Amino acid sequence: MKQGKLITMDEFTIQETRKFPQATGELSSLLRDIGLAGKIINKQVLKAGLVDILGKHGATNVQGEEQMKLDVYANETLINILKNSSDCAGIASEENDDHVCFEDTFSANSKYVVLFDPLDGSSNIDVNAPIGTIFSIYRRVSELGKPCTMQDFLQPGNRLMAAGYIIYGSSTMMVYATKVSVNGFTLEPSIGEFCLSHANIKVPENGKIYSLNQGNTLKYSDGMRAYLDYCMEINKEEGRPYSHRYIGSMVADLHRTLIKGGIFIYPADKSSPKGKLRLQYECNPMSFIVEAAGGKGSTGEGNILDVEPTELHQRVPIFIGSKNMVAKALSFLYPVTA
Ligand code: P6P
Repeated sequence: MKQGKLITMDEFTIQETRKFPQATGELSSLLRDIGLAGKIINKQVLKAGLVDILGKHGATNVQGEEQMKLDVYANETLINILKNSSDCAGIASEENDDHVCFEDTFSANSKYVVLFDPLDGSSNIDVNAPIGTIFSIYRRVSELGKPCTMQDFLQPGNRLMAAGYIIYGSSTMMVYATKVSVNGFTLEPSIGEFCLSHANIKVPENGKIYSLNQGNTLKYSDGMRAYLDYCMEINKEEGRPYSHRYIGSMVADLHRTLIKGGIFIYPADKSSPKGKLRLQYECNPMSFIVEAAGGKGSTGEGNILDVEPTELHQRVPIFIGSKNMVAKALSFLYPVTA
Protein backbone atom coordinates (compact mmCIF):
# COMPACT_ATOMS: atom_id res chain seq x y z
CA MET A 1 0.00 0.00 0.00
CA LYS A 2 1.53 3.35 -1.01
CA GLN A 3 2.50 5.49 1.99
CA GLY A 4 0.92 8.94 2.34
CA LYS A 5 -1.78 8.30 -0.28
CA LEU A 6 -5.39 8.75 0.83
CA ILE A 7 -6.94 5.28 0.50
CA THR A 8 -10.71 5.08 0.31
CA MET A 9 -12.55 2.10 1.80
CA ASP A 10 -13.54 1.02 -1.70
CA GLU A 11 -9.90 1.01 -2.85
CA PHE A 12 -8.90 -0.84 0.30
CA THR A 13 -11.53 -3.58 -0.07
CA ILE A 14 -10.61 -4.03 -3.75
CA GLN A 15 -6.92 -4.39 -2.80
CA GLU A 16 -7.85 -6.86 -0.05
CA THR A 17 -10.07 -8.84 -2.44
CA ARG A 18 -7.16 -9.20 -4.90
CA LYS A 19 -5.32 -11.17 -2.18
CA PHE A 20 -7.96 -13.92 -2.51
CA PRO A 21 -8.18 -15.11 -6.16
CA GLN A 22 -11.41 -16.98 -5.47
CA ALA A 23 -13.09 -13.86 -4.04
CA THR A 24 -15.90 -12.52 -6.21
CA GLY A 25 -16.06 -8.99 -4.77
CA GLU A 26 -19.61 -9.51 -3.45
CA LEU A 27 -18.54 -9.02 0.17
CA SER A 28 -16.70 -5.80 -0.78
CA SER A 29 -19.80 -4.61 -2.59
CA LEU A 30 -21.94 -5.34 0.47
CA LEU A 31 -19.53 -3.43 2.73
CA ARG A 32 -19.74 -0.50 0.30
CA ASP A 33 -23.55 -0.59 0.53
CA ILE A 34 -23.42 -0.57 4.33
CA GLY A 35 -20.98 2.35 4.18
CA LEU A 36 -23.42 4.23 1.96
CA ALA A 37 -26.21 3.65 4.49
CA GLY A 38 -23.87 4.96 7.19
CA LYS A 39 -23.22 8.16 5.24
CA ILE A 40 -26.95 8.74 4.76
CA ILE A 41 -27.70 8.10 8.45
CA ASN A 42 -24.75 10.33 9.40
CA LYS A 43 -26.28 13.30 7.55
CA GLN A 44 -29.39 13.09 9.75
CA VAL A 45 -27.46 12.40 12.96
CA LEU A 46 -25.36 15.54 12.37
CA LYS A 47 -28.45 17.75 12.28
CA ALA A 48 -30.58 15.83 14.77
CA GLY A 49 -30.93 18.90 16.98
CA LEU A 50 -32.11 21.12 14.12
CA VAL A 51 -34.87 19.16 12.47
CA ASP A 52 -37.97 17.58 13.86
CA ILE A 53 -36.29 14.21 13.78
CA LEU A 54 -35.35 14.29 17.44
CA GLY A 55 -37.56 13.05 20.18
CA LYS A 56 -39.78 10.08 20.60
CA HIS A 57 -41.28 8.35 17.57
CA GLY A 58 -44.12 7.16 19.73
CA ALA A 59 -43.71 3.56 18.71
CA THR A 60 -41.89 0.93 20.75
CA ASN A 61 -39.64 -1.77 19.27
CA VAL A 62 -39.63 -5.50 19.89
CA GLN A 63 -37.50 -4.86 22.98
CA GLY A 64 -40.29 -2.69 24.37
CA GLU A 65 -37.97 0.33 24.08
CA GLU A 66 -39.46 3.62 22.95
CA GLN A 67 -38.23 4.29 19.40
CA MET A 68 -36.50 7.60 18.77
CA LYS A 69 -37.25 8.93 15.30
CA LEU A 70 -33.58 8.53 14.27
CA ASP A 71 -33.83 4.84 15.19
CA VAL A 72 -36.65 4.41 12.70
CA TYR A 73 -34.89 6.48 10.04
CA ALA A 74 -31.67 4.48 10.41
CA ASN A 75 -33.57 1.18 10.30
CA GLU A 76 -35.47 2.12 7.14
CA THR A 77 -32.32 3.45 5.47
CA LEU A 78 -30.42 0.20 6.02
CA ILE A 79 -33.35 -1.93 4.85
CA ASN A 80 -33.83 0.12 1.67
CA ILE A 81 -30.11 0.20 0.79
CA LEU A 82 -29.70 -3.55 1.38
CA LYS A 83 -32.93 -4.39 -0.46
CA ASN A 84 -31.45 -2.62 -3.52
CA SER A 85 -28.05 -4.24 -3.04
CA SER A 86 -27.33 -7.13 -5.39
CA ASP A 87 -25.51 -8.94 -2.61
CA CYS A 88 -28.00 -9.33 0.24
CA ALA A 89 -30.71 -12.02 0.47
CA GLY A 90 -32.33 -10.55 3.56
CA ILE A 91 -31.86 -8.80 6.88
CA ALA A 92 -32.65 -9.06 10.58
CA SER A 93 -32.79 -5.87 12.62
CA GLU A 94 -32.83 -5.30 16.37
CA GLU A 95 -35.78 -2.99 15.65
CA ASN A 96 -37.82 -5.66 13.82
CA ASP A 97 -39.64 -8.61 15.39
CA ASP A 98 -38.70 -11.01 12.58
CA HIS A 99 -36.21 -11.31 9.75
CA VAL A 100 -37.01 -9.85 6.31
CA CYS A 101 -36.36 -11.76 3.07
CA PHE A 102 -35.89 -9.73 -0.12
CA GLU A 103 -38.04 -11.47 -2.75
CA ASP A 104 -36.54 -10.19 -6.01
CA THR A 105 -34.49 -12.61 -8.11
CA PHE A 106 -31.21 -10.77 -7.57
CA SER A 107 -31.59 -10.90 -3.78
CA ALA A 108 -32.81 -14.49 -3.72
CA ASN A 109 -29.60 -15.47 -5.52
CA SER A 110 -27.38 -13.47 -3.13
CA LYS A 111 -25.18 -15.48 -0.81
CA TYR A 112 -25.11 -13.14 2.19
CA VAL A 113 -27.52 -11.99 4.89
CA VAL A 114 -27.01 -8.96 7.13
CA LEU A 115 -28.04 -8.38 10.75
CA PHE A 116 -27.85 -4.94 12.30
CA ASP A 117 -28.61 -2.71 15.23
CA PRO A 118 -29.40 0.40 13.21
CA LEU A 119 -28.70 2.97 15.90
CA ASP A 120 -27.20 1.55 19.07
CA GLY A 121 -27.07 3.81 22.09
CA SER A 122 -30.10 5.77 20.88
CA SER A 123 -30.89 6.94 24.41
CA ASN A 124 -27.84 9.18 23.92
CA ILE A 125 -29.20 10.88 20.78
CA ASP A 126 -30.74 13.88 22.56
CA VAL A 127 -27.65 14.49 24.71
CA ASN A 128 -25.31 14.46 21.69
CA ALA A 129 -23.23 11.53 22.90
CA PRO A 130 -21.71 9.10 20.36
CA ILE A 131 -24.06 6.49 18.86
CA GLY A 132 -23.52 3.83 16.25
CA THR A 133 -24.70 1.28 13.71
CA ILE A 134 -23.55 -2.32 14.31
CA PHE A 135 -23.67 -4.89 11.51
CA SER A 136 -22.93 -8.58 10.90
CA ILE A 137 -22.55 -10.38 7.59
CA TYR A 138 -23.11 -14.16 7.33
CA ARG A 139 -22.98 -16.43 4.31
CA ARG A 140 -26.51 -17.87 4.12
CA VAL A 141 -27.02 -21.56 4.87
CA SER A 142 -30.33 -21.74 2.96
CA GLU A 143 -30.58 -22.66 -0.73
CA LEU A 144 -29.60 -19.96 -3.22
CA GLY A 145 -32.49 -18.88 -5.44
CA LYS A 146 -35.01 -19.40 -2.64
CA PRO A 147 -36.03 -16.97 0.11
CA CYS A 148 -33.67 -16.80 3.09
CA THR A 149 -34.74 -18.60 6.25
CA MET A 150 -34.50 -18.00 9.99
CA GLN A 151 -31.56 -20.43 10.13
CA ASP A 152 -29.53 -17.94 8.07
CA PHE A 153 -29.83 -15.50 10.99
CA LEU A 154 -29.31 -17.95 13.86
CA GLN A 155 -25.70 -18.78 13.06
CA PRO A 156 -23.02 -18.55 15.77
CA GLY A 157 -20.54 -15.67 15.65
CA ASN A 158 -17.72 -18.03 14.68
CA ARG A 159 -19.42 -18.31 11.27
CA LEU A 160 -19.34 -14.58 10.59
CA MET A 161 -17.82 -13.50 7.27
CA ALA A 162 -17.43 -9.89 8.42
CA ALA A 163 -18.72 -7.57 11.14
CA GLY A 164 -18.31 -3.90 11.92
CA TYR A 165 -19.78 -0.68 13.15
CA ILE A 166 -20.17 2.93 12.12
CA ILE A 167 -19.63 5.34 15.02
CA TYR A 168 -21.23 8.77 14.78
CA GLY A 169 -18.93 10.64 17.14
CA SER A 170 -16.47 13.54 17.03
CA SER A 171 -15.74 12.09 13.62
CA THR A 172 -17.70 9.45 11.74
CA MET A 173 -15.82 6.20 11.35
CA MET A 174 -16.53 2.81 9.84
CA VAL A 175 -14.61 -0.06 11.43
CA TYR A 176 -14.95 -3.58 10.07
CA ALA A 177 -13.32 -6.93 10.63
CA THR A 178 -12.88 -9.93 8.39
CA LYS A 179 -11.17 -13.08 9.65
CA VAL A 180 -7.95 -11.50 8.38
CA SER A 181 -7.82 -8.06 10.01
CA VAL A 182 -9.63 -5.10 11.55
CA ASN A 183 -9.42 -1.73 9.81
CA GLY A 184 -10.87 1.70 10.53
CA PHE A 185 -11.97 4.32 8.00
CA THR A 186 -12.72 7.94 8.84
CA LEU A 187 -15.32 9.83 6.82
CA GLU A 188 -13.78 12.72 4.91
CA PRO A 189 -16.90 14.93 4.56
CA SER A 190 -15.43 17.11 1.80
CA ILE A 191 -15.27 14.11 -0.56
CA GLY A 192 -17.91 11.92 1.12
CA GLU A 193 -15.56 8.97 1.35
CA PHE A 194 -14.47 6.72 4.23
CA CYS A 195 -10.65 6.83 4.14
CA LEU A 196 -8.25 4.40 5.81
CA SER A 197 -7.16 5.94 9.12
CA HIS A 198 -6.62 2.96 11.45
CA ALA A 199 -4.93 0.08 9.58
CA ASN A 200 -4.73 -3.40 11.15
CA ILE A 201 -6.11 -2.44 14.58
CA LYS A 202 -4.83 -4.55 17.49
CA VAL A 203 -6.34 -4.46 20.99
CA PRO A 204 -3.61 -3.94 23.64
CA GLU A 205 -3.29 -7.14 25.70
CA ASN A 206 -3.58 -5.08 28.88
CA GLY A 207 -5.38 -1.84 29.68
CA LYS A 208 -6.23 0.53 32.48
CA ILE A 209 -9.92 1.21 31.88
CA TYR A 210 -12.93 -0.75 33.08
CA SER A 211 -16.30 0.09 31.62
CA LEU A 212 -19.68 -0.98 33.08
CA ASN A 213 -22.78 0.54 34.62
CA GLN A 214 -21.81 0.63 38.30
CA GLY A 215 -25.38 1.62 39.12
CA ASN A 216 -26.17 -2.09 38.86
CA THR A 217 -23.57 -3.12 41.48
CA LEU A 218 -26.14 -4.11 44.13
CA LYS A 219 -27.62 -6.58 41.63
CA TYR A 220 -24.26 -8.18 40.77
CA SER A 221 -23.03 -11.58 41.92
CA ASP A 222 -20.45 -11.81 44.72
CA GLY A 223 -17.77 -12.61 42.11
CA MET A 224 -18.61 -9.51 40.05
CA ARG A 225 -18.55 -7.32 43.15
CA ALA A 226 -15.19 -8.81 44.15
CA TYR A 227 -13.86 -7.95 40.68
CA LEU A 228 -15.14 -4.37 41.03
CA ASP A 229 -13.32 -4.08 44.37
CA TYR A 230 -10.16 -5.35 42.61
CA CYS A 231 -10.54 -2.67 39.91
CA MET A 232 -10.88 0.06 42.54
CA GLU A 233 -8.15 -0.97 44.98
CA ILE A 234 -4.65 0.58 44.64
CA ASN A 235 -1.85 -1.59 43.27
CA LYS A 236 0.87 0.47 41.61
CA GLU A 237 2.73 -2.52 40.14
CA GLU A 238 -0.37 -3.55 38.24
CA GLY A 239 -1.25 0.05 37.35
CA ARG A 240 -4.38 0.09 39.48
CA PRO A 241 -6.81 1.51 40.43
CA TYR A 242 -8.08 1.52 36.90
CA SER A 243 -9.99 4.43 35.42
CA HIS A 244 -13.73 3.95 35.07
CA ARG A 245 -15.24 5.12 31.76
CA TYR A 246 -18.84 4.41 30.75
CA ILE A 247 -20.62 6.27 27.94
CA GLY A 248 -23.70 4.04 27.92
CA SER A 249 -23.38 3.54 24.17
CA MET A 250 -21.83 0.15 23.38
CA VAL A 251 -20.30 1.27 20.08
CA ALA A 252 -18.54 4.21 21.78
CA ASP A 253 -17.37 2.16 24.79
CA LEU A 254 -16.16 -0.66 22.54
CA HIS A 255 -14.43 1.68 20.07
CA ARG A 256 -12.41 3.17 22.96
CA THR A 257 -11.65 -0.34 24.24
CA LEU A 258 -10.51 -1.43 20.75
CA ILE A 259 -8.14 1.52 20.39
CA LYS A 260 -6.89 2.04 23.97
CA GLY A 261 -7.42 -1.37 25.56
CA GLY A 262 -9.52 -2.06 28.64
CA ILE A 263 -12.54 -4.16 29.49
CA PHE A 264 -16.26 -3.58 28.84
CA ILE A 265 -18.72 -5.60 30.89
CA TYR A 266 -22.47 -6.01 30.85
CA PRO A 267 -22.89 -9.01 33.14
CA ALA A 268 -25.89 -10.99 34.21
CA ASP A 269 -27.48 -9.56 37.34
CA LYS A 270 -30.43 -10.34 39.60
CA SER A 271 -32.90 -8.50 37.34
CA SER A 272 -31.28 -9.52 34.02
CA PRO A 273 -30.17 -13.16 34.35
CA LYS A 274 -28.93 -13.09 30.75
CA GLY A 275 -27.55 -9.58 30.86
CA LYS A 276 -28.97 -6.82 28.64
CA LEU A 277 -27.10 -6.89 25.34
CA ARG A 278 -28.28 -8.91 22.34
CA LEU A 279 -26.21 -11.80 21.08
CA GLN A 280 -26.90 -11.41 17.35
CA TYR A 281 -27.00 -7.61 17.10
CA GLU A 282 -24.36 -6.46 19.60
CA CYS A 283 -22.31 -9.17 21.31
CA ASN A 284 -21.43 -11.40 18.34
CA PRO A 285 -20.36 -8.63 15.94
CA MET A 286 -18.37 -6.82 18.64
CA SER A 287 -16.71 -10.07 19.78
CA PHE A 288 -15.81 -10.93 16.19
CA ILE A 289 -14.16 -7.53 15.78
CA VAL A 290 -12.35 -7.58 19.14
CA GLU A 291 -11.11 -11.17 18.72
CA ALA A 292 -9.92 -10.43 15.15
CA ALA A 293 -7.90 -7.61 16.78
CA GLY A 294 -6.38 -9.98 19.37
CA GLY A 295 -8.80 -9.36 22.24
CA LYS A 296 -11.37 -11.61 23.90
CA GLY A 297 -15.17 -11.78 24.11
CA SER A 298 -16.73 -14.04 26.73
CA THR A 299 -20.18 -14.64 28.23
CA GLY A 300 -18.37 -15.41 31.50
CA GLU A 301 -18.90 -19.11 30.86
CA GLY A 302 -17.47 -19.45 27.35
CA ASN A 303 -16.62 -17.67 24.11
CA ILE A 304 -19.42 -15.49 22.81
CA LEU A 305 -18.65 -16.55 19.23
CA ASP A 306 -19.33 -20.20 20.14
CA VAL A 307 -22.84 -19.62 21.55
CA GLU A 308 -25.40 -21.46 19.40
CA PRO A 309 -28.24 -18.91 18.96
CA THR A 310 -31.74 -20.21 19.67
CA GLU A 311 -33.73 -17.02 19.08
CA LEU A 312 -33.16 -13.81 17.15
CA HIS A 313 -33.28 -11.39 20.09
CA GLN A 314 -31.67 -13.43 22.82
CA ARG A 315 -29.38 -11.71 25.28
CA VAL A 316 -26.05 -12.85 26.75
CA PRO A 317 -23.73 -11.47 29.42
CA ILE A 318 -20.55 -9.95 27.91
CA PHE A 319 -16.97 -9.49 29.13
CA ILE A 320 -14.96 -8.07 26.23
CA GLY A 321 -11.66 -6.27 25.56
CA SER A 322 -7.98 -6.76 26.38
CA LYS A 323 -7.49 -10.48 26.69
CA ASN A 324 -5.52 -10.36 29.94
CA MET A 325 -8.14 -8.13 31.58
CA VAL A 326 -10.97 -10.42 30.48
CA ALA A 327 -9.09 -13.44 31.87
CA LYS A 328 -8.58 -11.62 35.17
CA ALA A 329 -12.25 -10.67 35.44
CA LEU A 330 -13.37 -14.26 34.73
CA SER A 331 -11.03 -15.52 37.47
CA PHE A 332 -13.18 -13.64 39.99
CA LEU A 333 -16.41 -15.12 38.61
CA TYR A 334 -15.18 -18.69 38.59
CA PRO A 335 -12.25 -18.88 41.01
CA VAL A 336 -10.10 -21.85 40.02
CA THR A 337 -10.54 -24.26 42.91
CA ALA A 338 -7.11 -25.33 44.22
P1 P6P B 1 -27.49 0.76 30.54
C1 P6P B 1 -27.83 1.22 24.68
O1 P6P B 1 -29.20 1.25 25.03
C2 P6P B 1 -27.31 -0.18 24.98
O2 P6P B 1 -28.02 -1.13 24.25
C3 P6P B 1 -25.82 -0.25 24.68
O3 P6P B 1 -25.45 0.55 23.61
C4 P6P B 1 -25.19 0.20 25.98
O4 P6P B 1 -23.91 -0.38 26.19
C5 P6P B 1 -26.18 -0.31 27.03
O5 P6P B 1 -27.44 -0.45 26.38
C6 P6P B 1 -26.34 0.66 28.16
O6 P6P B 1 -27.22 0.06 29.11
O7 P6P B 1 -28.38 -0.23 31.26
O8 P6P B 1 -26.14 0.91 31.22
O9 P6P B 1 -28.15 2.07 30.23
